[in-house]
Amino acid sequence: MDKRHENNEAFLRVNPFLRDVGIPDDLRDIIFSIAHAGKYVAHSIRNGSLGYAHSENPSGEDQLALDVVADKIFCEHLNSTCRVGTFASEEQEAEVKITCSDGQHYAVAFDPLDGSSLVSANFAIGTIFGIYAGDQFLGKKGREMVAAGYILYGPRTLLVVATEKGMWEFTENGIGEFVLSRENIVVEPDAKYFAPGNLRALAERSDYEKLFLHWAKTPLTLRYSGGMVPDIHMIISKGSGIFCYPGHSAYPNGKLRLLYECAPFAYLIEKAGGVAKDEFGVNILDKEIKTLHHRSSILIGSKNEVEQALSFLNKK
Ligand code: FDP
Repeated sequence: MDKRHENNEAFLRVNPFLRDVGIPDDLRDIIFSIAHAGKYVAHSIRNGSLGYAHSENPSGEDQLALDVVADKIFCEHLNSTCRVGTFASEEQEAEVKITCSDGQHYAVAFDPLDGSSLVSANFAIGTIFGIYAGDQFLGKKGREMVAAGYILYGPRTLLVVATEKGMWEFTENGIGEFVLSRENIVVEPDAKYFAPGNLRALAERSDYEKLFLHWAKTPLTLRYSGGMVPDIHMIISKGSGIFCYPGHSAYPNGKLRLLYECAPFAYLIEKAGGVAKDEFGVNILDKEIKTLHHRSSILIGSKNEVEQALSFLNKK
């Protein structure tokens, strides 16, 4: 049963909590260092520059000063744990190898600041991460992750993390500690909410247009902010819903990245009982990571709704 700890009455801090549920020390150190980095990113969002950095990321998108700062903060924190042998950031072209004396058994992929286009509007944005055993990403599948999670920078800063031991939400309590706010998170098979990404594809895809009109005529409620982290957190928070981002001519495979965005969320959603597939019905966690910036279409959330949505797409 989904359990919420209102007003932080549980007061279980992330680091001892993860130790007590049996997460190995090295993996726990990595998750804790990501949570720690997230506090600095939240501080930069509130107090730093919101303008452009006058540089581009590997996908040719203009970077914000915040994209650059967030990337630097996560790189520094992952470097200093001495638990990570390799990391890859959505803001960088190539993966980075770290040499340190301690055992380095993990590779971490992260999108330091997802939802950059929403920054100037002061909407919620986030960080997404996936952790793999070993020292590489290419040739692996999302199913091989040992942990995944996200940080949501909204009116409150939340950390949601899943490992083979479970899935939990922690809330930053105002004095720099993430305390347990939710456990046993469940996404029900039937959706009450829909978040249709890439609606510009309606102009060239009658299948997506039919699906969109179907949703619009059902009792489902539209909840869409344009940020993958808050939009999928909406599903996780309410316990049901569907988010999708199908392809169109500008991005035939969809815009979102398999390694940095789709796979971590697929891992989290499956942990909660939901599912994530690409628009051809292939499970996101079974897709091989062929390049670091490999893109994929995605339908994610409540199982029955994902299957029903798939029945509309790519029909002759
Ligand atoms: P953004 O470009 O603002 O960083 O992958 C990034 C992302 O946002 C997702 O968070 C969001 O779901 C999607 O792109 C929005 O894409 P469109 O701009 O095509 O709507």
